[in-house]
Amino acid sequence: MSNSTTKPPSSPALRVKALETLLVEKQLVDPKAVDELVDIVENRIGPRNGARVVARAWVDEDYKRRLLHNATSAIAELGYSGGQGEHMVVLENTPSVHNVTVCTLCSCYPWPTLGLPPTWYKSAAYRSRVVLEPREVLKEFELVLPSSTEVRVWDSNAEIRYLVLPMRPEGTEGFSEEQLADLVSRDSMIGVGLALSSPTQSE
Ligand SMILES: [Co+2]
Repeated sequence: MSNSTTKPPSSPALRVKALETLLVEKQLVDPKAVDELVDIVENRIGPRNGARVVARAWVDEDYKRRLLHNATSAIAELGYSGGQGEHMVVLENTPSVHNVTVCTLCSCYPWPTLGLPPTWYKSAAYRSRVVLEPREVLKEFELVLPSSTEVRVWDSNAEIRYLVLPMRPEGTEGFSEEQLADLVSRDSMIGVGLALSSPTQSE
């Protein structure tokens, strides 16, 4: 991707919005149906890919090593690649370091692993505040970290897209890889949340 990814994505976004408005006005689509589709891509299909990457890393030490060494190729091993995922870097959370990702310039986001960015990720408030006061912002996501944990904020650039590898929750020793993937929320891979401790616990 070239420069275009570092500029506010005005033109295509505006055209899509204009099309959606027109379709709704002409009563060709139900705005609720559009919201539903966006929700599916944003919250269900998209982040599921990233969740599988994380779950694999939790159960397979060799895979995790490859993922931390060359994320783009390790993620492609599971079949996820393409636009906005050409230069992936995976950041491992540990008890001493918690990673958070942002694009301060616009809304760069790893599409092949996370789908489309949530609205708040694109907001000016998140983009500026998470850099200046990350702990405050994390608190608003109900994530309070011990003061001994260092918070590192990673700003996407024209090429690099980040994926956070959250810590595997305790008490999941007997879980299958698929069950583990159910614990990996989108927010935990952006860094504003932790992996869930049980699949019933919703976001
Ligand atoms: Co950006």
